[in-house]
Amino acid sequence: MALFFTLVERIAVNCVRLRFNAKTQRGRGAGKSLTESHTETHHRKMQTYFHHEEHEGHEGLNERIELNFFSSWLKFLFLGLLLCSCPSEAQTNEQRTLVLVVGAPGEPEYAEAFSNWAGLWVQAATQGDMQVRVVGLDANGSTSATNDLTRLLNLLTEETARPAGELWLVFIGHGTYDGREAKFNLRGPDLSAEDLAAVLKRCRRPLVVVQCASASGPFLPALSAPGRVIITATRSGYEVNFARFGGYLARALADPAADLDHDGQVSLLEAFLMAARQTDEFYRDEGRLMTEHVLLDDNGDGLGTPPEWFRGVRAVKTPEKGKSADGVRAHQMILTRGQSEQELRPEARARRDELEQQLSVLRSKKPELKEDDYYSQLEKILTEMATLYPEK
Ligand SMILES: [Ca+2]
Ligand SMILES: [Ca+2]
Repeated sequence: MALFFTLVERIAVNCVRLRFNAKTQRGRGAGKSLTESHTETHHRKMQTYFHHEEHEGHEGLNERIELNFFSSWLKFLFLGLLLCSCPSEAQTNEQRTLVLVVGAPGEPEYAEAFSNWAGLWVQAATQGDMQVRVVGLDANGSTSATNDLTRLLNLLTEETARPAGELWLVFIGHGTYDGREAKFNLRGPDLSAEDLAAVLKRCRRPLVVVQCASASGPFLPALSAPGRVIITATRSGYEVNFARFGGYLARALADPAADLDHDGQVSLLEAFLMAARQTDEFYRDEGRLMTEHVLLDDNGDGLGTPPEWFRGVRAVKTPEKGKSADGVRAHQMILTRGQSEQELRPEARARRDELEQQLSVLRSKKPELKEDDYYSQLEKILTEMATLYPEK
């Protein structure tokens, strides 16, 4: 009898695998790169999850999943049938917004660079169907009476009053630090980290702040909160030299080479990692001392994770006890979404994001858990995740 059940379990697992393979075969006929079919992307995503586990040296994973898969297979079928009855087209009514703030350039060479970087952001955001609002680039606003601070604060007051849809806030320019207060240089009065924190306080939208200026480090702890992704070009206010990271980041947004997990889209985390590597290479090639060190915070603890903590898209270094590394949320933020991501219903995307967070927590707890518990929880998460992508 035991042999019979083992046989049935194996057949169930093979059915799951065949199902994924069939999807892949169908997906292979479609276009590649950023517009590849959602089925292939979904399959790759699933492959990625399994792949990580297998590469961690857990050869017994497949066998363990097989042990519990028969019951899950029934659940999988049931959920699949439920989902098939839902419309496959995502009803994405959420309005995402990019607020691009270009600071006072000072020298003409910086004006040109900042304008180019801003153009790349606008291009990527427009391609991602985002609403784009720009402060600081209008030529007729370059008079002594220009006050971009008031414009920006009014604009942010409007944007933070909206209830939903991602809000991306990107600063391109120079910064200063006087030992107490970090500021972003605008035409007219400058913007302090505290001013920005105050106006963003009531924001309930998923928020991304990318601060590409020199001396931007103090903006990270000032703005950090749950549900936010904060990137700063420097790790402290004392890195005051012109920061190059912003240029590399703007170029990485639409660069397929930045797509580390090969899911056909470049996440903010992936762009951050590529830009950080290229910034590092610039200083090394020039034989200069590196005067900028980027940080990323996306778990609301006010502590930034440096790029060298990552292998692929996962932070692999263990932080001090009681603290956790960042990166999961930043990998879910995608300026120009691939087809698969676009077709996800907002509720399904929100659930997928939660499950990925759970997966990350589970992996961090792995050393404390019994093997069976770990794999049983892992299977539960992966199985539900597989049901969230629409069938074609
Ligand atoms: Ca990717
Ligand atoms: Ca953090």
